[in-house]
Amino acid sequence: MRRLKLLLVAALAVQCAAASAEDGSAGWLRYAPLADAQQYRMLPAAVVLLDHSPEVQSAARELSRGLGRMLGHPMLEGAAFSAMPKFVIGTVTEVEERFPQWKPAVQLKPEGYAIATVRDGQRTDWVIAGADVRGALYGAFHLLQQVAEDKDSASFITTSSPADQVRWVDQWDNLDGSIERGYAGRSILFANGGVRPDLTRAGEYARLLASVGINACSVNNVNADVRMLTPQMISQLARIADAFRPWGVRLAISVDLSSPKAIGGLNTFDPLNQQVIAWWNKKVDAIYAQIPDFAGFVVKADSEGQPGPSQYGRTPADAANMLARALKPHGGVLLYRAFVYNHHLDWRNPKADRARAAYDIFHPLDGKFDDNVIIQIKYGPIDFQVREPASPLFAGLRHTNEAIELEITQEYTGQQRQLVFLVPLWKHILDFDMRAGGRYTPVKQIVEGRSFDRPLGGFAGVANVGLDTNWLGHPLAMANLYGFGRLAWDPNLMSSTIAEDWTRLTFGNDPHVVSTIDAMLLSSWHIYEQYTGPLGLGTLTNILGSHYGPDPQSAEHNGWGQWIRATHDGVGMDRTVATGTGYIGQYPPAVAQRYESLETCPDDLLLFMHHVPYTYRLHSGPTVIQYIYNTHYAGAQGAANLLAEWETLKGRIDEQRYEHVLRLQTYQAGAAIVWRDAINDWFYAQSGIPDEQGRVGYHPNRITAKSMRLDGYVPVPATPWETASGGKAIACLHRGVCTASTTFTRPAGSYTISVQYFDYRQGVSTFTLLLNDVIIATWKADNTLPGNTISGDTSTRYTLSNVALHPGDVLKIEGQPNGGEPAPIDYMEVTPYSSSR
Ligand code: GCV
Repeated sequence: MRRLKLLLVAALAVQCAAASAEDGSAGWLRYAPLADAQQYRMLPAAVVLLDHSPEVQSAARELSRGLGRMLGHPMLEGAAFSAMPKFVIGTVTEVEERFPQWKPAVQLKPEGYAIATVRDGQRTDWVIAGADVRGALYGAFHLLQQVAEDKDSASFITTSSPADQVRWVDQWDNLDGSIERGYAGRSILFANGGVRPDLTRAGEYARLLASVGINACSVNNVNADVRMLTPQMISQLARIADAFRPWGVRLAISVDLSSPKAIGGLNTFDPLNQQVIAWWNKKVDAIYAQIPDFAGFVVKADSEGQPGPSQYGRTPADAANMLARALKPHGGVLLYRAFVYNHHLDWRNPKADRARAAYDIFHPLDGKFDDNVIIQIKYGPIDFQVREPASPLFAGLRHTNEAIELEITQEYTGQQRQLVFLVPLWKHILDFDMRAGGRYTPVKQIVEGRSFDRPLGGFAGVANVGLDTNWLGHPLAMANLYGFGRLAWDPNLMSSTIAEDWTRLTFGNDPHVVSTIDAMLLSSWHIYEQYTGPLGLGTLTNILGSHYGPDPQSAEHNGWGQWIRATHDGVGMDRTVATGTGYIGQYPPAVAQRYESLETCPDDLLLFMHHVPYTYRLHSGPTVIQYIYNTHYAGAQGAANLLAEWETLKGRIDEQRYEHVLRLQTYQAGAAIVWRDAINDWFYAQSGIPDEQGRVGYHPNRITAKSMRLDGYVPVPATPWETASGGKAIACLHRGVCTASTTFTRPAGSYTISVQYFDYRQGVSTFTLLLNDVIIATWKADNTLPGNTISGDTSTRYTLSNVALHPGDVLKIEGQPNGGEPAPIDYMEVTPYSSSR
């Protein structure tokens, strides 16, 4: 007889949930007690499983846990409760056997689900039926999220199937526990050269992923470590697979193509060599022996120093098919990345163009890839910039499976210190109609396999969650992970729907909270684009280092090919067929025509496609240079507005997350000013054309630090120059404490005082602001920004509002260096209080 379980745990959980801190660890699966639980009294209080797979058991436990907490009563679990109204969870086949009168309203695709009620005599049971066991799990999560969002119970009855089969996240975790482009702590999976002993977080991560339908996770950096394929590592990886399995998340790994040579004792890794082929076959068999549901490999080859088939004169198809054939008998797939390019391009050559690379290399191979190969294509032709056109390769492969690669981790979009909700960016690409063959072929339907009748396709998202309690650092960044999963399931969802669902699940259903956070999320991409790189310029960040602060010059005059070709006269890459690199010719004719002509090229991609004079007038009215100036002011104002919007939530959400986001939005509002001034000053220096509105280079409220009375402080250059006033800041290099003072000469009144300083990753300097030798503020430079130099990476603002000042008052900043951080300061800005916001 089956074990009966009364889940008193759920009752306890109800109490714990109320008391537990809102530290973000629960993500969007908070299951907060509902204000009006009564509305769901028709839902059963018992769960019966028809299937005892790990996935269905997880589904039942999750239902008990979630409904128990939200509705405030324990759930009963087990066959003994069959006579009660109950949830019945299993596969469609199992449910049909139990209720012969029932069948799903529509035919489900693999991993789809149906939620329905079934009358059984006097009783109404609720059926959660999956096309397979994963589908049942997804159905349970769906129902729970509907309840958490206070949705009308009538809408619970539904069917849903995923658009895409490949719904993977990638982690770029290294075996030492670091994460390439990770911004939320160290790896939840690896440490000290191996898999972490404690994989609790890995299991919790898989649960979050499953709740939005993610079905696989590639766990290591695509710059893969050859040790991933040693026998010892394979056994350790099996432990990760075990942690993922209850949530239907299959394990995948990235592999280094040179492994047969590097660790296999062969003297070659030529993909056509018989010994190499045999080595991979054996290796793959060994993996499946320990991980029977292994999902497959991800490959980065011939890219940024990674070895690849070109070394032997072989093509990506040769390499991909060799691996795919090893995986095929086990049902595995191979995701081969199209991110293949030469990073030693000759920048002097006007025809050289990194954006061309993926199409030039992969288009000729179309049709040469095996059926279990999927070409993983970054959304744009460069590298996850704040705006790029859709990669032309999406339409360039019609006989090959494709997946779109999106970057959830905010490498070029603020690194989770700044709010950028990426779903609208992704939607923009997914909805873009490539006009392949002259018909409607949006990217979303191409990767789904629908446009060109491909058997496989989907989404890969670089997530890079870390050990930080809240997974991604910025509490609002979790909307990106959530949104990625939702779009991979249904790319037709609107950004606003995803934003609202996530907000309700994460912060509750208070209408003001929901509308405020939704508005913040939905405006954030455009704001970030405005104050970084508009008009298709790319993010304009330091591309040679941190990928964080402003540094447009770093894009130029090197082999990386992220050029913006800014000269004294004009700016932009000429990618036209007529006079440029010919990149535009890679698009199907209708799209190519639109981009080729200045008449029809959209403003927001103008400088990606064309080189134009600064005085060129945009469709929207202003000249290019004036638009750059204007948008940077608008963007900085937008970032200030995000902060003001967040402040309206005080007291309406928990203090812990309120304060955390408040700190980050305060920082972002300051960072946006740094970006605004750096980019505008740089373009002013390039073009020599002044801002029509007289703002650029003119800061009447600013007192540069180097012009203050300095005691101990010395002027030092900023790199790049545009990230500090006149290229210089001050640093306290030789003393324990230094000061910078100024005498206030403006009319008496109430003012906001901002101090722009530099907060290195190392050290925690202390700053003290004194008014007539009385301390009015003190703070520590304790942020973990990416850099230990005076630059836009580290420039930070401290603001004190509503200070009464009189002519003759002395304002003094005292800086106390610490740990190699010399308490550097850029300027003090004193703005009349009423106009400071
Ligand atoms: C894993 C960008 C990133 C690299 C990353 C690469 C890739 O260039 O900066 O860190 O390497 O993309 O996607 O392979």
